[in-house]
Amino acid sequence: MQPVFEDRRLEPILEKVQAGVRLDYDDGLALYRTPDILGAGYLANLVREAKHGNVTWFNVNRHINPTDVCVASCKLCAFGKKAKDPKAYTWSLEEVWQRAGEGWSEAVTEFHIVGGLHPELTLDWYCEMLRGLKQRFTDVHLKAFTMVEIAYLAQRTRISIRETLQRLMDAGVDSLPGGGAEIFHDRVRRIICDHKIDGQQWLEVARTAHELGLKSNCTMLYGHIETEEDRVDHLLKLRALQDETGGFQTFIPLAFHPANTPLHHIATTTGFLDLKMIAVSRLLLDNIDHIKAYWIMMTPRIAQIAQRFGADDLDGTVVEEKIYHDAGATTSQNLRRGELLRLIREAGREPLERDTLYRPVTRTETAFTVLV
Ligand code: V47
Repeated sequence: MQPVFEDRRLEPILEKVQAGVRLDYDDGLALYRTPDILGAGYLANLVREAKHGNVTWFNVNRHINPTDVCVASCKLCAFGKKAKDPKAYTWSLEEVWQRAGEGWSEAVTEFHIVGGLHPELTLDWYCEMLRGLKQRFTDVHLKAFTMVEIAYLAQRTRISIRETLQRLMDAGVDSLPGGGAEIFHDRVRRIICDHKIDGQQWLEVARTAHELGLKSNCTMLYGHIETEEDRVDHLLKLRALQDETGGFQTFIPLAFHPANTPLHHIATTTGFLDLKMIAVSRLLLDNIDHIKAYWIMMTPRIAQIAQRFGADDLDGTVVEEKIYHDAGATTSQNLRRGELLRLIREAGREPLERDTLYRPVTRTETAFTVLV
């Protein structure tokens, strides 16, 4: 039996989804504009279940932010500080290596490493950091540096993006996280992050990484000054690059947290919008396998429901998070593996622990094995 949508404009989209026809720009706008959240969620859930059945993936990871010193002054950010700011911090290599091993009793499979654009830390310093982590935590996957950090390191070292990536890979980078994409449209970027590389450069760094064989994630920051058109444009640009390279593993919609940023007058996002973002991205990004609900950003409560609105992945144990907590996030910084399992099972999904490359993982309390 065909569902009856509250918003009849979703009917042609259902027909396309059922026939496996790619959604277009206007479909994206219609989905963002509909108040029929259950209708949008139903459509996204069809795609989600066709791709992943009843499984929800999750991972046991730790975030590492070696420095918050940043030459950029992005209005969206509460994390970056100037070097002379008494509250700024930069860990020594020893501190990075020591903190990497702190705060967890379960074996993590991934370190997620990002930080500010530090004017003095060199590419060699970062390579030593990576080599030290690999020596100490041989089996842990290093998902490190956004496209923005890669471009800055290349510029400071006066070498190409390709060579920068190659040197980081030689030192231990296994894949790249998806941050720094924000919204690609220039008008928005000029206001929220005018010190960062532009949208085209972000996509170019991703293309180069994928050509070198690195997988990466991708993101979109929403809930600030962007329009619905900007969101659709952003998603379709990611989809177009994915058609070329196939290198994106996961898309993560990131809700803007305004506290302690120059944009603090903007209201925080609602659960309605957070779920809408999950659903529309699942529907438009037909060529990206995974849609991640990042509980740190959307709260465990909304992330749990997101599993029925298109998300197939819950990230992660995290342990210590700074970027969102500097911007007012009130979520805990650490979810135990058992709590993730409860969030997944209670939603009627089947938890499947993964490594960063979505290979199933089995584990004991203190060790894990990747099933290849
Ligand atoms: O790049 C910065 C965003 C990103 C704020 O790849 C802010 O698996 C909201 O990219 N309010 C970092 N957002 C987080 C990120 C991420 C998170 C989880 C998983 C993965 C992955 C990537 O957070 C930044 C920026 O887009 N951000 N400041 C803020 N005030």
